[in-house]
Amino acid sequence: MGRTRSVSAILIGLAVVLSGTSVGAAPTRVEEASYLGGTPPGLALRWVLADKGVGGVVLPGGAERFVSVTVEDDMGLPVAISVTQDTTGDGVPERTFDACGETNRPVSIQPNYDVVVYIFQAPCNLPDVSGLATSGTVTATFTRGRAR
Ligand SMILES: [Ca+2]
Repeated sequence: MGRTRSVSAILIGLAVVLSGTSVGAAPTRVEEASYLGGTPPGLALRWVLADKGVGGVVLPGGAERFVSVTVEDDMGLPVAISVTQDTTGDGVPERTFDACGETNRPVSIQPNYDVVVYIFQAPCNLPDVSGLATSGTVTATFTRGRAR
């Protein structure tokens, strides 16, 4: 009797672990990258420098369909960002999502294309918020579905 009960407890525990990691929960991937400085206007220049972690970062694409991005600048001020993808290979992004400091919601992305997050040396496009980009960290959370 005691043995049956403990086996049941183990099975229930196993079921909880499995459901927490697979069924119903979207797999996530977290990428972190450092940047130095904000990027000036000019699409080609932005692309090249982001590849070096200057004025932006390049995050490897995968099977995921959404990404949430948070930028923490070392100065502590919100920075203007654009989450982009170049799906045609010409260095000019077709898909862009502008935000101030963080995306606040998962952004739809094309799977298997790198995500370039540009850091702008410009104010956030929000009233009463002046952004300043110095150096900092970009954290991107990739999800298969629209999970938070
Ligand atoms: Ca393009």
